[in-house]
Amino acid sequence: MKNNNYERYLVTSALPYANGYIHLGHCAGAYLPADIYVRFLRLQGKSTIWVCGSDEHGVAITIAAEKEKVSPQEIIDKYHYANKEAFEKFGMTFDIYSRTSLSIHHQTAREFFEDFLQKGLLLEKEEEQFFDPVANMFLPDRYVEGICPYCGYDKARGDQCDNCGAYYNQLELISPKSMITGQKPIVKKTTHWFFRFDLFQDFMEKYIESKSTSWKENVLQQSRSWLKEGLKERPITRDLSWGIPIEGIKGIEPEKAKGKVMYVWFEAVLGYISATKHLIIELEKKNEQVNTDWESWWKNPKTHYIAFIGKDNIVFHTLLFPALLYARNDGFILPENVPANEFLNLEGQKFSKSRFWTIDLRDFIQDFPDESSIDALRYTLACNLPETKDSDFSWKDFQLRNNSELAAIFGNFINRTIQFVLKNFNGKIPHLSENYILLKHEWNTLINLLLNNSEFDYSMFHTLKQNEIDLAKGLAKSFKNATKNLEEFKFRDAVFEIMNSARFANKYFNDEEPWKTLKTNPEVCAKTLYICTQLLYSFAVFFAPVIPFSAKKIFEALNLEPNLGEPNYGTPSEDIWSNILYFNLDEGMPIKSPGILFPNFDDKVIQKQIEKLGKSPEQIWEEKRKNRISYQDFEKVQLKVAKILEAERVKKSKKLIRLVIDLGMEKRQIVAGIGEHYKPEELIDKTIVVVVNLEPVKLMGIESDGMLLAANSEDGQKLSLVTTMNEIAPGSIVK
Ligand code: B3M
Ligand code: ZN
Repeated sequence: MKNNNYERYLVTSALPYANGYIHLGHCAGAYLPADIYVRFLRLQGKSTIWVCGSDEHGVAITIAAEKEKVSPQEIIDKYHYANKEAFEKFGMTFDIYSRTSLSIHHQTAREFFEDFLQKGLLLEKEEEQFFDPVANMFLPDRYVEGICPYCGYDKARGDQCDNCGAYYNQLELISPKSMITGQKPIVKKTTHWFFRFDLFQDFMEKYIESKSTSWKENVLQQSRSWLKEGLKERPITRDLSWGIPIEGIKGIEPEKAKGKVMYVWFEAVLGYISATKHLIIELEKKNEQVNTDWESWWKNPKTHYIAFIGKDNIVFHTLLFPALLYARNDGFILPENVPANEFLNLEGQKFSKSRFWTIDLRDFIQDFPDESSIDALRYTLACNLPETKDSDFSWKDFQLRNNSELAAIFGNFINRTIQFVLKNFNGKIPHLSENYILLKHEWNTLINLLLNNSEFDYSMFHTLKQNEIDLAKGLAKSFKNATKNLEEFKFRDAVFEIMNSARFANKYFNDEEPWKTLKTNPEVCAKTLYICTQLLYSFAVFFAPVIPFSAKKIFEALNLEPNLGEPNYGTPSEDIWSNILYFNLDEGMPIKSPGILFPNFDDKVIQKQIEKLGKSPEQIWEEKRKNRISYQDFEKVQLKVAKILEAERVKKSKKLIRLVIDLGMEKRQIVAGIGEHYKPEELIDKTIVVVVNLEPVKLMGIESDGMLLAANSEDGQKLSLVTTMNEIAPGSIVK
């Protein structure tokens, strides 16, 4: 083992089955919270790795393959790469996104199996199992469905009930039915290997109780109720062709091993270890001087191991996996916390692929490709994480969070500060006058006192006035609360606190009224903006775990190297998190505009998404076809080429630009809502396409006689004027 002497954080997220696309419910369950958490750790300079990957075995995969009529290999390739890519675009900073079909994983799982066999922890037993005589095969897990023996749910699966979470032997299912032929299965004998889970009852009880104050209630409850039932021997092999074969493992007769693979849950949890090994191999490929190995993570008492999962995976991570690790008796550490989330609903209903009641991450990214939209999604989900109970995602909430929080609070502060500095301070962080020579020192002292909860007398400060004191108090409170919440996996509360800091900053800006002091008291104005620009840096770091893409833009606006808590493969680094409220930036430092961080989402864009829910792609296509019109209808619209002669902004409007256009035989005035996308100067002389036979209308009191054509992206954030490809005279007819 290398370099073992410092604390470290090993973070894992449930390995998604590579049998379908990741949807927003998954994101809110085990991925976004983990990403926020690891970025937070890395920003504190803590040695951290986050491993994940595709779960590529088991019946989930073979059933998907049968459905799509392709091989399991094709299924896992398709979904592994699609999900990996979608996660990347969503800003998930895994140190590695591995796969359980890799040989490194097969080896790891076989090593565990063999070790358990040698230790006498596996029992070879003949047991009865459902067999489909028509399909001529045993029916593992999801190949059989029936009524749950515990709650009566009628679509219970062979190994687990999705309704009540019970986990049982398939023979207990009431009215079983083969999923392949729909037949009632017969019961037939087959040999399997059983893990002696029962031997670990005492140990597991102590382990779970040792977590009684630190783990979430739902996680403790499920684990305790399992322990109450008593841990039983569990079969860890299946009659299947797809999976990790047990053939060739020392101690197993080849004849008996034929056609048997490991139970997917037995090996999938070991995938976290294999993924770590995979990470080290990748690092070694890149750079021979790797200062870490997989054992420094998994067999190190200084490792804090945190396993992020959804609620349907609880006992596998709180009982099964820890039992496997402990049973090796080889120094493996166990999870320190398993912050499992409940489920996210969509517009008040469960996510359902078959009812098309879902939003796949990749579809979202396709419709909303801008990084600002990805951040808006991260923020909305973070505000609604199902941490203590099921929660909901709705498109209206998404719109509201973007428009009235990210744009109106956070974006507004960033924008007004930068615009003010660009316009009035030559784009540089203002210089402080003589009177404020102590300001930085006093501020940093004040922050220090507040963060340490020290008693002090405000009269000790001479340059800081009430507004600054209020601001510092607000920021210190947000920062302390957010940090504590993040440490305790309360991400919703943390995000609320983080956004609060921007509220305090806006209040400060308003109370200081720099637009007035600019003329009446320039020294004070410079101080105000000096402070606000310092906060740009604070916010770049403070918001980075939640909205990293926007945080990056702020770093760039400050001409600083971004630090967003990206992977560094466990290398401990400087703690920049703890210092964010101290003033760091030098007077006179140039800054630039990051552009609009969060453009608003129009009702139309949101409405379109709502209408898609519950409809198949074919249905959506069909509806588009239905809206077709006849050529005669089309002919009614008269389109002509026009050249822009004049362009100016309409006063008091962000969006409207007044244009005078040349239509050959005539000139006209039109008013177009393109002001957020074009500057008037760049429009002059462009040849555009205009609808000429519309009735004139008045926009903000100005007559508009015609309408220009422009293309708008799905998310409404991009706009492009339709122009002509070759030179052609104004007035030419477009058809
Ligand atoms: N693939 C189940 C799931 O996606 C499973 C998690 C494995 S974690 C080792 O819900
Ligand atoms: Zn049930």
